[in-house]
Amino acid sequence: MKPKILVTDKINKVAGDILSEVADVDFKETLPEDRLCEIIGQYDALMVRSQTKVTPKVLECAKRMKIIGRAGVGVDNINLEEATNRGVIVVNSPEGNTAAAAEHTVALLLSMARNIPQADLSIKQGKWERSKFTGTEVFNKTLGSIGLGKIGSRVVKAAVAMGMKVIVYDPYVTRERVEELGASLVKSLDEFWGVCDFITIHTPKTRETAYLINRNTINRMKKGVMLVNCARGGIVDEEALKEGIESGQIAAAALDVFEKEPIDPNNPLLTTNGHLVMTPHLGASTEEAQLKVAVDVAEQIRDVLAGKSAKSAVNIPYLRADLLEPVKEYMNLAENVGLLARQISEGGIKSIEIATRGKLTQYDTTPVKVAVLKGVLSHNLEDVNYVNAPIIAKQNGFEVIEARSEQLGSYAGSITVKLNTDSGIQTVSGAMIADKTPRIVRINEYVTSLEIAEHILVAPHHDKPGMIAKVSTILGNNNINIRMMVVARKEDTVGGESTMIITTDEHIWDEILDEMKQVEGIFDARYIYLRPDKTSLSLQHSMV
Ligand code: 9EZ
Repeated sequence: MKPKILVTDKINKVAGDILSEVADVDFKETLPEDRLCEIIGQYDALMVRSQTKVTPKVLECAKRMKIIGRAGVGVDNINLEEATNRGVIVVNSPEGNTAAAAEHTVALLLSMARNIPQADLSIKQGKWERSKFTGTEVFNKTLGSIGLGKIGSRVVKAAVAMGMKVIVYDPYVTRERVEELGASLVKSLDEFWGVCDFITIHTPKTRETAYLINRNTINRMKKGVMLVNCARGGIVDEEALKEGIESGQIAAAALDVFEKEPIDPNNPLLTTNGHLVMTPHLGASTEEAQLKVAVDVAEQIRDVLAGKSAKSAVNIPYLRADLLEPVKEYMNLAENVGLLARQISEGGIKSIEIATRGKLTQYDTTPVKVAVLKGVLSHNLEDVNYVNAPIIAKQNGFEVIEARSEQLGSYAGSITVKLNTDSGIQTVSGAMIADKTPRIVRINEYVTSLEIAEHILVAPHHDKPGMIAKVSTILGNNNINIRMMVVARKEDTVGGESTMIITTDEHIWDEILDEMKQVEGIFDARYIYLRPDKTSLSLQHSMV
């Protein structure tokens, strides 16, 4: 019998042409949970945009479901955990929107610079206000792009073509990549803010980019700067932006994304007095992007139903259960070794070397490798999972080198990651020091024993009495509780360099780190986060 596919949410009809090669296709309007549950049991595949909510209850009713396709990027409307538990593959289209988002950025940039929305409104009121809408040229001006991924790169190319000088801040790309596009790389945001006439953002929202545009950074920008955010809501502090525009520090801003969407009627930006252009998250809204995502996803559904593999699966347990079983206890450790190595490195990745030792080497260590890649990549990319981590590494040309040594070393099993980036090589090792007791046992030349904690402070300091008290006093004054602490010496002599590694119950904010860096004898203070294995199910959770 031919498989049956349900297509909802006004998806482009070409999806039907592709899917009907292998299945009977039903197009229906968006259905609420109960109505969807009534009919979903007869379908082998489901294709949605963002309106249809694929809840655990829907999945429970979907007894024959094999694959769900999301025609777009984000999969927030699909309960991935439940889908994974039920063996349902979820696929999406991570690249279908790239051109649309880049073009919308350029459209916002120019309409902001030339007051197009304001002038349009004015002329439609029968006015002819020419001097009021005198604009600003982008030619010969400096555009700063924060982030240089697929979308950022296209925007940079367009800006260079318009005669802009372009600088890029992105701690995760190589200088060659930036220069290839005709732009130049700045190595710190300190060198960035003050030189840009225009700023555009092209990063995911991560711990590092949330509220990156805030009162402090706005004040460091050139007076009269113009800002575009067509990336993610929450990267710009909207209250601070309102103040910046009203004070004249920011001459104009253009936004496609907001902290809360759909926009809150009380959003401060709706009553901002000054130049501000806004669109309701239209970045991906073009006919072509909607067509491309529909084709991308329909092709994957067709292929999977025909027994082939999907190119953009978000959740398949890539790792065969039989391969995973013997190395399961090392998966979270491996991810954290990778995540830590990435956080202490800078610049574009050249290679990732993964060495396993001891008992681990008796098994196929592919899952361990994939976990390391997930850890390394997930610090600065969105939606990295066990399925796409190896693919992303490959697409970016990161060389992945595996090595193994059956020699036991000091531990039953250990994992060492050597991350080679623009800034040099960082080496981190993790080991199972006893049953269910994973530890980070080495960070570069420091031999240590660090628990996998959510919040970690790393403070290299002059090895002399009294230093620990100074650091712990600052933590105490800020009401931060210490869970565990280790002090690791670089060389085994007094008077050299030593490092305090402190795990805490809370995030350590930049202001606290800055206070520590002021202390005589403290060379640096850095915050690092890891992802401890919270429940025995965590492997399944982190699968998605
Ligand atoms: C990080 C970033 C920007 C940034 C740039 C990119 C993922 N990611 N994160 C810290 N591509 C500014 C500050």
